[in-house]
Amino acid sequence: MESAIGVLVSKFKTYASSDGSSDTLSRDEFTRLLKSELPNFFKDSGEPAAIEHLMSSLDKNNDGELSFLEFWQLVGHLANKHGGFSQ
Ligand SMILES: [Ca+2]
Ligand SMILES: [Ca+2]
Repeated sequence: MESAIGVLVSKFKTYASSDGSSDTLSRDEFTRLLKSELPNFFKDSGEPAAIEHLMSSLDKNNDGELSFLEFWQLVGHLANKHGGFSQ
């Protein structure tokens, strides 16, 4: 489990650091991450409106960027669904 967390953090940093704000994901960075890393878990990554909706639901402080903790909600949600757990 510790290694899985390490992978998530390092992947997040890889995508988040492609612009000046290396601690947060912009919409473009988030889109690239979804397409490359979660193609099966999030199949609507070719739909800008779906990404926009997902991003705004995760962006709790409405600054147009996803912090790691904001992004982490998606990981939890996808993992919950993947595991077949109830909501
Ligand atoms: Ca960034
Ligand atoms: Ca935010």
